[in-house]
Amino acid sequence: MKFQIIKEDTTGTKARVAKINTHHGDIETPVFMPVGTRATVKTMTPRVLREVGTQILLGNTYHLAVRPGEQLIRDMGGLHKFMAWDGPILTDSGGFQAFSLTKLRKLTKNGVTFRSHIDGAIFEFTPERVMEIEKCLGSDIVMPLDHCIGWPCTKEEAKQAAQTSIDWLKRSKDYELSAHQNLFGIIQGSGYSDLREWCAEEMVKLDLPGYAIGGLAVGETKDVMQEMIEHTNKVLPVEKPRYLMGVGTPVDLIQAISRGVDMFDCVMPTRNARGGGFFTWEGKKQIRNSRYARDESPLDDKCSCYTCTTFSRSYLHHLFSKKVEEILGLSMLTLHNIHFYHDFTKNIRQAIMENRFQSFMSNFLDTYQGT
Ligand code: PRF
Ligand code: ZN
Repeated sequence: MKFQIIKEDTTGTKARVAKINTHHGDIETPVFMPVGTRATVKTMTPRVLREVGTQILLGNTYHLAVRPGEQLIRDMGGLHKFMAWDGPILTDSGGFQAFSLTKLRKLTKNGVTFRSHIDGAIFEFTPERVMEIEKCLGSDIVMPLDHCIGWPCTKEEAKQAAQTSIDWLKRSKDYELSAHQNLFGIIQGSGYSDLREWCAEEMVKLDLPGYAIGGLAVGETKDVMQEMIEHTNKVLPVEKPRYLMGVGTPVDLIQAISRGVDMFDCVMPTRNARGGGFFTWEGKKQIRNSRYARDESPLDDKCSCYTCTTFSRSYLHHLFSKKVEEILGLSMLTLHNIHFYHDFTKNIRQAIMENRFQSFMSNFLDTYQGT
């Protein structure tokens, strides 16, 4: 995997535009990755994803191992072929889901044991086992099993979780993946800046193709989150991609980009869409609001997506009304929200290229309502 920096911001921030070269194609960063947990981005076909500007998808090892199982996906030709997405795929390790979704989980030095959230079947995830699953899936970027600790926690607990994540990363690195696959490290350390720096230093020694910042957006304040990003990025090498896991709002993204983050994933645009929430350059809005019942304008008048060039807020309000709940509404808002996130990052890349990122950011933060 190649990571080539195209342009570094000249207006006083750490933002940069870069190109990641994978076996399944190139990615321009900063990039947002839609979440396709169960081998589908809910309501979107791969063709539509391409059309709205998706460059890379995220899949979840945990969900796919539970159902339909990694051997089935491997036998069907791998995750790309199975879901008919021929672009790059990143798979998360399932560590985070094992901690957030499952009860009766048991953490040992060797890994994590838990009961499936579907049928209670027992799963044992070790670092090696997770690599084996992700090898079957055939993803381009592979996340290792890590320990994402909840918020708040003591320094001793945070240190232990970071140490476990370092140990598991070393074991993951010893596992032989396919030639096209790239293992990233996941930095933990909760809200403790010295632990973040130490964890990053230990992981950077392994000279991996990229690094992720994990364990954030789990209940801490936005200030703590940005502070941890800053401390971590100080240690991470400039010449490798940096990925902030599970984040976030457009405001979170632009602030993290200004601190040198390149990649993001989040359920926010897709999950919000299915609840009637839609993103605009003025902030997030709710299509079920009665003020849209007779509104002939598009979701966002600056948006060029299929939904915005075709349907009115009035029509979409009708589809989403509690008495109707037509499923077309789900896909039309999802399409718009994903388009919006891609358009947002594309505008950021352009602003960096044209030496006006700082003013773009302050202008955006002035006009965007909400956090
Ligand atoms: N670890 C992993 N996946 C994640 C996280 C993490 O810490 C987060 C934290 N926001 C989201 N997804 N493996
Ligand atoms: Zn739109």
